[in-house]
Amino acid sequence: MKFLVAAFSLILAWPAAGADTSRNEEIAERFAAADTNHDGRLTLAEAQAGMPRVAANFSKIDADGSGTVTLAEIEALADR
Ligand SMILES: [Ca+2]
Repeated sequence: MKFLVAAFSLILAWPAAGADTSRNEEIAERFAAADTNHDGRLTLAEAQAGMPRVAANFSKIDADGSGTVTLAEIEALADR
């Protein structure tokens, strides 16, 4: 019986995991579209043109102060 409850909980947890994956994919797609010179980083100008919410929080997302944000930095903030 305990096993059945555990298995059922796992099935119920799947939709949440799927939603999280598609959100990250959406972020990745928007990042790729905004990264107009395809160097894997967004400058403030690229963010302002393609990801305004990233631009609005640019200094917060740019955790290492490099002046550019990476997809990993955006996803790290989006997870909070
Ligand atoms: Ca770029």
